[in-house]
Amino acid sequence: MPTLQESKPVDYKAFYSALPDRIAQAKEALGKSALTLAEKILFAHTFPGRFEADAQRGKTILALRPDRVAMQDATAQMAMLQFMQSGRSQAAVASTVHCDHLIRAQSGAKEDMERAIRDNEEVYNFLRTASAKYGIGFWKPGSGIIHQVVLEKYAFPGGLMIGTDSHTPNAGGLGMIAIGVGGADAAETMAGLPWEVLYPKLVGVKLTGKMSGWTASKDVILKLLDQLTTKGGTNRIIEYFGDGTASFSTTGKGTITNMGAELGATTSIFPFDDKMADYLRSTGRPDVAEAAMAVKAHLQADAEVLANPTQYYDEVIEINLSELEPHIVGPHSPDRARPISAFAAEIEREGFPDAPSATLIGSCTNSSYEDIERVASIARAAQASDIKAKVPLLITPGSDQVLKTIERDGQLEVLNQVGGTVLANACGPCIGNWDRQDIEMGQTNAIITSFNRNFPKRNDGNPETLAFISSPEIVMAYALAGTFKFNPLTDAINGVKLPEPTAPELPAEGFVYSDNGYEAAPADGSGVKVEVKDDSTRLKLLNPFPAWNGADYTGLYVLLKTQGQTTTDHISPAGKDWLPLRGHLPGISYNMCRGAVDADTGEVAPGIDMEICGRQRSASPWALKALEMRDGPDFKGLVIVGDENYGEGSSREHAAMSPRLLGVKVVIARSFARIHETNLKKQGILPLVFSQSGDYSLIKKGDALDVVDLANLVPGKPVTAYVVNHQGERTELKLNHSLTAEQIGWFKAGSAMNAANQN
Ligand code: MIC
Ligand code: SF4
Repeated sequence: MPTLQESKPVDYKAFYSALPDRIAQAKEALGKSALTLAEKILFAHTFPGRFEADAQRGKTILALRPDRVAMQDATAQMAMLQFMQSGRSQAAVASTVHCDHLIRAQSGAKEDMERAIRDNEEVYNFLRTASAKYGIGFWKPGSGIIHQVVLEKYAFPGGLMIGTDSHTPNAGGLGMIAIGVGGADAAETMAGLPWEVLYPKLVGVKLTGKMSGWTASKDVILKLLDQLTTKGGTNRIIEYFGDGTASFSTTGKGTITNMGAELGATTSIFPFDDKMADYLRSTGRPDVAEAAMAVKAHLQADAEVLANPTQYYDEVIEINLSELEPHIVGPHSPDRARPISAFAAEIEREGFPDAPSATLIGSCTNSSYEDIERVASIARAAQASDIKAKVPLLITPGSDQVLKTIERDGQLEVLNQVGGTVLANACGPCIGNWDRQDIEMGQTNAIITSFNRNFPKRNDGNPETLAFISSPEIVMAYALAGTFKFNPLTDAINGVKLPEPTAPELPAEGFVYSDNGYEAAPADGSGVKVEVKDDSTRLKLLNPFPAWNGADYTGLYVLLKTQGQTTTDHISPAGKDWLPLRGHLPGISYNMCRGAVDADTGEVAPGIDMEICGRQRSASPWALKALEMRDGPDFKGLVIVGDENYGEGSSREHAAMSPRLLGVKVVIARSFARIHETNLKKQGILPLVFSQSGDYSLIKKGDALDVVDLANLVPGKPVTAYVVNHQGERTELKLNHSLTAEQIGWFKAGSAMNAANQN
């Protein structure tokens, strides 16, 4: 298999030969004789001169140097625009851009691709030329979903990567610490600055037994979501260990680590094993496989850890794979779980639609060769008995390499024969880029997908679509049965029992190599011109946000108090209306909090139709009110109040940049999701947490807020604020924050990028 020409190759040989020494030095400095795998990798990547010898989990900020940065097109635009503000001529770290999010699923792979290239030409050109200029590898639309391409081409055991997408931990399936971040983090890392992260607590998940039948790797993570909920992984690394880890292929492990993002985990990781070496070989990286094999013991937790896990992990959970049943989660949240045997009864009890209106297989979570073959193995049996999909069945392969291989090996054909439609290798319906014609807006219906997210409106923009998630094989079974009253483990269709899915983990004849759509950057990109037109409706160069003026905040206006789940999809919705504006901050900011539930009314406020960046869009009333106030006299600033786990979900930093642009200075919540909290800090907004969760009820939309003694803002010391309500009553609030001294510097400078440019 040919080798990919990297713009800035990682020297794997040097990396692996230095690893044992780096780990030994870390152990000595930390005074520990044994380390977990996550600790080994984190401390082997300390930024020079920044080793924290008494690092404490959950407390210390680690300064690290990642080996790689990966960016997808919807977030890369902001990452690149911020990197351009840094004035550097080349990315300091091996970096790539992947065009996957902006392709709209409408009529099948070929037409969808052609349309995407036409519609997004300006953005793709921007990303292509910027990549060429700054030494960044560029993957064109059609090459695949970022996390599958990264797994196939770049992920390596023991490495550290950050990516501007929350499912970056997919590479944990190949033994890498891979963490989702906002674009500002990527921009700073590419500018050569240390990358900082709170040293996470460690959850050890011991897998015992062996999976069989209809149970799939997806069920491990769905089960864990049931146990830990979408908050349970916050500031934690989930490290898998135990004999059961060996039962999963590399891509199967990737499914599990990918969806650790749904737990809110910093990342998830599996120990290096022979299956990973096989995957490296079969994806054309035998040299990486051999070099990693030579240091195998260093790419796992130490024996003492495995013998006494409770002494080394902050929490240990055990899952017996032999007893694990297929699970289904949803609607509306990935932690609303039940085993498949309980599904039909719950459908009935809750009055959910008893048949799916569409079934979808794919997304970065479940689009590997093995996934598609497991699904095809069921389709083959169905085809032989003349059973076809009873509802639309949409399939997205993860990468061009997977697509070409399933074309060669016949899976594509059988999927088409049972009525499937294969979409472009991209995110498509998973990010709401789905031009769904079969259902009216507002019509109640249910879909089942093998994706990872199912927030309201996520896939088709319709709040009345109930989205369930399960493994690809279970989705296939429902496509063929056409009803949720069916359980493939026990029931038959027209007297025919579907066979248990089976598949080789890797194609017997190897993958059909593809680097279709890859462009390496030239050695010298200084002559490349990056174009951003002044009147563009898609891109807008950034202006630095103003620095803090040194005064306390007085009379801030509480613009909105959100109630319940407030994900980044609620704060900065994606979908076909807003995705095109990811490189245009003033334009996309019209969507600010468009999907948030107003605590006053318990409802999502209706949008206002207007022309935004050359097209009719439904603007958010909160954005319009913010704009009116910001541009009016005596503007003091705005506050948003949030509930638990505010900003859960994605890495999109528009959910922090839009509020910043529109004048939000403070966000107060009961708790924050990790990536979003960092994104707020990076953009100069103060994220504050009620010290008493019940104080959430003391503050209301329209109240005024003073935040005092900001000149003495220091790490660990609560902040005092006063809320003045409609009757003029003044109540004191104690608010916690997690800002470090350096992050306070970002606040003062107006943003992390401003602070970096001052140094
Ligand atoms: C998602 O799955 O929500 C996304 C779309 O991939 C986001 C990134 C984005 O909004 O661009 C994520 O997961 O970070
Ligand atoms: Fe794309 Fe969906 Fe994966 Fe996000 S979760 S990267 S939108 S496939």
